Amino acid sequence: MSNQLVRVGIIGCGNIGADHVDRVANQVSGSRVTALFDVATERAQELATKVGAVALATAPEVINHPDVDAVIIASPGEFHAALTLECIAAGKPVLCEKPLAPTVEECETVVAAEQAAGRRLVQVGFMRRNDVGYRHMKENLDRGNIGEALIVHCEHRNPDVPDSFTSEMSMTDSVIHEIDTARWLLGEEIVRVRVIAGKQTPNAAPHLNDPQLVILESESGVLVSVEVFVNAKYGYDVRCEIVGSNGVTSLGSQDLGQYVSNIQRNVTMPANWRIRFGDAYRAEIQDWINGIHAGESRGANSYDGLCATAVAQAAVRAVKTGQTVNVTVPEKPAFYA
Ligand code: ISE
Repeated sequence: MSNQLVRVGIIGCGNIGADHVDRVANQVSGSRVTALFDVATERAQELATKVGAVALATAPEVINHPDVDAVIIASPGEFHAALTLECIAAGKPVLCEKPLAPTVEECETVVAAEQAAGRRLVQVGFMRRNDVGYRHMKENLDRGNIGEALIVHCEHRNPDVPDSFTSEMSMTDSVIHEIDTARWLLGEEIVRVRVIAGKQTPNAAPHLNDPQLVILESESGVLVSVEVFVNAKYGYDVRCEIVGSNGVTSLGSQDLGQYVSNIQRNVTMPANWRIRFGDAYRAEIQDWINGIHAGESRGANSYDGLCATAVAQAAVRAVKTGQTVNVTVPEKPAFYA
């Protein structure tokens, strides 16, 4: 594989899928797009024509196509597990967007199938692990620059969401990123979760709790506070700070630029997560392609996907019951060491 381009098939050509098509075709090295599938066939055809790929009639045809070496899954979450299992059966590396699957049981099936196949083939699209700011924070913590982590503060604000968005989706769609980030930064599992909805914004649909405060607790007792506010209106704003025993590390500025005029400073911020994490997505896909060339698996694996879903599902129960919910995850298999 080392001198050839990795031929990538992409399933799902919505916003994020179409972004990935462009990344694989034009923004990273060592790869090209050869096959696409989307239920919106015209959209898939249009994109395929742009990048010199074929648009196929079904997702399994993409996975099993002889000109596809590796697959990106960017379809809705409910299809992720079945498609990932099909990639494992075909022996092809797969980058599956988050979540690995909406239920823990489905994630367990993927973890079991991958181990039975005897080869790490699955990466889960937790792109924040490739964000420069989060990587600096992890480096500061790992090098001991701030001592021991005691508390993590996270803010996750979206400008708005569609009316179909629910309080549970705030956990499974948005907070799941904070869950993976906390596990990855701290190198520990999350064992307990609590969700509180206080005073609510008038800008949210009546069925949606917004904002919500989520408290995660790690094995060693680190508390992770997550404000999730999906109708914040003013822009896309993600913040993170680790408070350590000897110091503090936090994300740097995410501003896109500024102008100064009339004794005022005007700062432009990202309008949405696709802009804010564009560089991280690009780095994630480059790393995935490099890993395929090197015959290595990188990034978040199936076990990480399983743990993130387990915590997100516990958070959903916490939303529904108002109770603190304990999280149990199976012990990490040596296969994922
Ligand atoms: C969206 O699905 C994402 O994955 C974004 O990263 C997240 O910030 C946003 O809240 C989600 O809706």
